Amino acid sequence: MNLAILLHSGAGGSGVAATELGLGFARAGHVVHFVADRVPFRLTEPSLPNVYFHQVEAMTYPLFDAPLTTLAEASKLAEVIEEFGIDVIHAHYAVPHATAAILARDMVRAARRPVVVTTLHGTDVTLVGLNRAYLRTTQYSIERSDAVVAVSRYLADYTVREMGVRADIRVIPNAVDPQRFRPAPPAAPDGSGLRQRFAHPDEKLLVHISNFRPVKRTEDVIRVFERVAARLGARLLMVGDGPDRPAAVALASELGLTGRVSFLGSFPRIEDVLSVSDLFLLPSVKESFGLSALEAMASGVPVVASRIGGLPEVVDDGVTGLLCEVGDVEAMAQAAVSILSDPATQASFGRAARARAMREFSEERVLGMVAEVYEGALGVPAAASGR
Ligand code: GMT
Repeated sequence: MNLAILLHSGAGGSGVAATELGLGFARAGHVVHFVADRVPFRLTEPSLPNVYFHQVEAMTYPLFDAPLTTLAEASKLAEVIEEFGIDVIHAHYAVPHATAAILARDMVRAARRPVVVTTLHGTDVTLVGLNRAYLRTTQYSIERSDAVVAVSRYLADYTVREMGVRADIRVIPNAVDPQRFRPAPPAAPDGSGLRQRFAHPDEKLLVHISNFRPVKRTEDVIRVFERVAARLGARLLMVGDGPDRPAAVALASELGLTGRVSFLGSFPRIEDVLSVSDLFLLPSVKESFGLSALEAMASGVPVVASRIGGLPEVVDDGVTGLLCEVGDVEAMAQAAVSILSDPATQASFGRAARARAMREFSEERVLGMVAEVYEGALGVPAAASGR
């Protein structure tokens, strides 16, 4: 099968999930074409011969306020379809990627048009889609897709209920690579390991990973940590970058936590950090899935998070982590302390987290579900169709 993937190239969850999925299909022998404005953040795998990257280049012109990137994306995709005979376009995020996919599908001069599969990730519906400026285009882009997927039951129901979209939306969760995200082997006795760089042996290491946007409530992470650090020896790693990072840095300093909180910025090898951490914090106000929480679970790290959106479908409350109300930093701190203050409790949460990640969200299981969607949209089994 020839697959074209449209995605955001930055460090956000939808781009990461799209890249991992595409690489999974490539490893299974399909030909995968990534189409984006830059090489996707997670496209770090050394050259698989059946993986292509096609760069979208939008022109600037004094008459335009901003480059017309969506139209450039549709044009580039049409070229890719005509040159490579694409069977399936998988658009990750409704506007602009499903929109560009539909435009390309409908305008190509090819004997056989590809099908468009759209995966909804969250903010494409809950923030962008519901904004009146994009509502009708988002509805159209979803309804004109040949198949639609949402990453959680919550998001599928929300899309139908809040956007009035008429589409049969299949729920397929994000996947995690259990080889890449796994618990670390025991610490090096000479103290040279990664964990020792960040925490003393008798301290707990908490971590938060995000794009530091307002939905992540990164200041709550600092406030939760302040309360945890008052009750037990602990350090906090803040990984990622975004608009709310300066406020989080300022709050850590104001609360006298500067030496205990490290802001590591954005880097791709988060698996190394997760594997040596004791607890993951995700106090978001919106989260249709929470891919970073799943990656923590696969690393054997319990999660303390908000009870919102799709997070209860990822974190098994009381088993692989603890969920609290949005903004209740005291309850989140109490939850973190209850896990971290007893080694047996922490170990049993960690084991259950890893087991659930491998059972419910394995790449193999998720790839199979996506392949079924492709086959349904194509109207024939992909493997048997000779496509
Ligand atoms: O909001 C973000 O952090 C980025 C956004 C994206 O599109 O990259 O994340 C959304 O998609 C992820 C992958 O499916 C989900 O894990 C996140 O929960 C979702 N974010 C929100 O719903 C806020």
